[in-house]
Amino acid sequence: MTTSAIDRRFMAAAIRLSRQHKGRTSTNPAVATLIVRNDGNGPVIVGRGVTAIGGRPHAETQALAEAGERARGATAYVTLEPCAHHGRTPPCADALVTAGVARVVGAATDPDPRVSGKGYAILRKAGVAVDERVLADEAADLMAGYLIRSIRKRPEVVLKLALSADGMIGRLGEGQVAITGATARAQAHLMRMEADAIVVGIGTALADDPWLTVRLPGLEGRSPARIVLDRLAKLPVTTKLARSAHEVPLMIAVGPEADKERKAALAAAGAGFLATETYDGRIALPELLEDLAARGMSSVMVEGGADTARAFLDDDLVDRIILFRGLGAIGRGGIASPIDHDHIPGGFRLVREARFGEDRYAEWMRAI
Ligand code: AOF
Ligand code: ZN
Repeated sequence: MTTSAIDRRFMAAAIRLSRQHKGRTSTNPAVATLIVRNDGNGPVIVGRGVTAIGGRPHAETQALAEAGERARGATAYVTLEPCAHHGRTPPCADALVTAGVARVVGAATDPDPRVSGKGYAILRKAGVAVDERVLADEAADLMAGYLIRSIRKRPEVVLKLALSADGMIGRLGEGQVAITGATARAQAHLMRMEADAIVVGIGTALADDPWLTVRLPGLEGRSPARIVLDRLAKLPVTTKLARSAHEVPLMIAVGPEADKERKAALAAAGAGFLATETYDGRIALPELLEDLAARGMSSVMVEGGADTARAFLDDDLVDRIILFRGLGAIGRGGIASPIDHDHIPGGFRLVREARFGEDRYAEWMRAI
């Protein structure tokens, strides 16, 4: 195997490791580090680390601790440029130098102005060989929330829709309609788990009366916050969303025109509020997202309905599109999806295709 093939193989392994803590490292990205040494019998992993739950310690220090003296002369694979700043922990770039690592292979570059370019510079100045941008796009895919929040000051917006064979997302006046099977639904729950919040419009909240929680065995505690775009605070306190607000955070994005009494009733049920500007009778999405980023959210998943999906698309705020497609048709009375496999906006590239049970899955993202 050539050096670059070996590098890609270990970086791919590091990226897989980083996924373990995706969505659990607060405002920090989930980064992974592998320390690999070759004493003549081929490369061997002697240390591994992933950013701890909550965001600290960083990946590098944990991997170096495991490797101990074996880090000397080894290669470190890091999915993000090692940090250069004295934050709540000392710089990882310094830790790699002190440990005597001979070479660092990095994937994504850190947009954090305290780090960007400086982490690699520390390493090179100390005589460490550095290779940058190995599987950079693959690493950025998993860190998209962190990168988008750093660069655009808003969370990554993931638009997820389940389409019937005839391109519908539901049937008018019928509430929840089963479009995909159990395997695809479990997959969608896993995706919820990796997001900081799930967003729906009031129309969907009323029509479907959803829980919007993670209901996978053993993972019930991993539900993200639920956000309802509800300009007038119309969500009844009898809905599943409101009834579960004491267990799983519920936030209502309301306009200045929302009724005070309705808000008081929702507050008593345990809901919080996101006071937002409105225009054209809609919640101002850019301002809302800015507010969510300021609250530390890096990734939100928009789950419906058609109007809400369209609003995010029209405002050019969607970063990732995920479409499930079931086998059954909805036919008459169907609510057409604002988007389908043949009409993905320009600038998006297909990053993943899969099959869950009988259902098709496809995922597109645009450059960060
Ligand atoms: C690394 N390794 O595992 C992670 C890094 O608040 P602090 O001090 O933890 O710093 C946060 C910044 O550290 C964050 O913005 C990003 O630049 C970097 N994250 N760096 O070397 C890691 N998670
Ligand atoms: Zn660090």
